[in-house]
Amino acid sequence: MLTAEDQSLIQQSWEKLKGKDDAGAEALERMFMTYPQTKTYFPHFDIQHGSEQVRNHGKKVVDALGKAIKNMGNLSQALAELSNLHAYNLRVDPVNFKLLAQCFQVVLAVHLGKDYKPEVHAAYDKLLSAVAAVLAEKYR
Ligand code: HEG
Repeated sequence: MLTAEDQSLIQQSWEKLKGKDDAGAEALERMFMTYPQTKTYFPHFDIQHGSEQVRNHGKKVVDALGKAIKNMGNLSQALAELSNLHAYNLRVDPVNFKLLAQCFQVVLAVHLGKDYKPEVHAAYDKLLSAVAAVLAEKYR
């Protein structure tokens, strides 16, 4: 459960985050390198460093997170379409959501530096867990 304090820490730091367009691609690149099994979902992608496809996909992921951040009170509704897509079409094993979340946290830590205080980290952990839960909730 995201408290009002968590939500405000997330909103403030999200505004401070520069280069959001690249943040998504960086998180994906980290995921592909650190957890190579995740590459199996992207056989149709060029996943080399600097790939335009990864950059574009990264932007989509970051936009979806931005939408989640605008709708923290009602994530299920805000991400309903994405949830259907991942469950029924893409069939991404939900364990992978945690892996991407972990890589995204590393990107936040690198980019926010000292602003990525433990309480900010904890707030994002809750947010990304909640997003992962919504993306996994149709798998039944
Ligand atoms: Mg998913 C498509 C968001 C985790 C594999 N993902 C998408 C799209 C978005 C998105 C916005 C584009 C949807 C569209 O075109 O309408 N993904 C998203 C979020 C998260 C996530 C927010 C978790 C935080 N995705 C995720 C993970 C995998 C994965 C962990 C696999 C390891 N996503 C995946 C694939 C596609 C999308 C294979 C289709 C890519 C394409 O063909 O363009």
